[in-house]
Amino acid sequence: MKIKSVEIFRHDLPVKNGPYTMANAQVWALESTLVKLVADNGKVGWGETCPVGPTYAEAHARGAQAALRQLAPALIGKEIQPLTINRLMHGQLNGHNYAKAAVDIAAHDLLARHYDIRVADLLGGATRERLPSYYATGVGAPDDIARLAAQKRDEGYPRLQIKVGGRPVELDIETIRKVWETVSASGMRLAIDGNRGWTTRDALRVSRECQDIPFVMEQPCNRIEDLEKIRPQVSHGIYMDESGVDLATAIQAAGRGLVDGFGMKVTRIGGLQQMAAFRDVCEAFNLPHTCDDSWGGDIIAAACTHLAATVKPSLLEGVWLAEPMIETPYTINEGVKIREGHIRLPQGAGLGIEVNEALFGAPIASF
Ligand code: 0XW
Ligand code: MG
Repeated sequence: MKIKSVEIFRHDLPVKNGPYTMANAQVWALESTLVKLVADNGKVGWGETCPVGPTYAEAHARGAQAALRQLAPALIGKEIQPLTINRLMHGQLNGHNYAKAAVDIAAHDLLARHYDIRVADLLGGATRERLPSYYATGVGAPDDIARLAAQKRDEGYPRLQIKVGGRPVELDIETIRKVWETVSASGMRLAIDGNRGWTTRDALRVSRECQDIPFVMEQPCNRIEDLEKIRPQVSHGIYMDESGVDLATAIQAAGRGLVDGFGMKVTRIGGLQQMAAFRDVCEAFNLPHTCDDSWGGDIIAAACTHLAATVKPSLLEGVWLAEPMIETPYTINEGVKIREGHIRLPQGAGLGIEVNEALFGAPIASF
């Protein structure tokens, strides 16, 4: 089965009750880029990539589209085998993992549909059908975030990620304390995500002043060197997110004992092929991790959920989806939803998503 055509679409995802605020980004709407692969037997697979604005990471929507235009011609006529396609893409373009990921996801969707199995089965086999999600607050006033935490606890989320950074650290400390007072009796797990926004001074102060609160610090500061600096001085676990730019970096961080876990994004690491390798590395090092993306619609949501279903349950921190912040799904069937803080693995072949292509308009490029 070979690739007959590649089409690239764009689709706007307005942020419900926006903006969504992080230390280094405030977003009102996201531009998602979708890839449709059509095989010579007529079967179709879909992929997606949706950076959460241009400042969260070294990724932006127009960059993804330019990279995909660069890659697409070389894909025509090639066998639909994810590993081969990944190697081919690396030979065509250096880096730009987040763009390659859209092709990789579409290739997995297409191949799994061809075999009439789910992507989770292609990736090694689903361990369960219902996956834990986690809720990520924006950066906000301490009382507002504590109220939101109570609401999410009551909805059934087993984990909460509190966004901090980009403001006086005293406000972050007050927020963490108020949330902990609200949820401590419930068993809800906490991650404090600085999104690169704290100085090492701030991170050390938070860990010192909140020693009694059990949370993990996710990407508190900007650089790997910052993590190295605070590592011996903090009493909280450290998770790497944005700094884990590729598989080699993640392996190095795990091997050096620099981190206690990861927030990992399917598109940042380059797609499902690389994410499955990352999953296995984390299992070898006994490191917990999330299975997320920075943003995206139902295709990304399904890709994260299928991969998460294959993760050793004790190591899966949760699957974050943008779904609560998306106005309208772009699927014909049910799509991927969070209910009571958990996500059902889609049932159909491939990603289990039936894309309503009419919503995207004409492709921005066809090959
Ligand atoms: C909570 N997320 C998974 C979604 C936002 O894009 C940021 C991200 C993170 O953990 O940094
Ligand atoms: Mg994060």
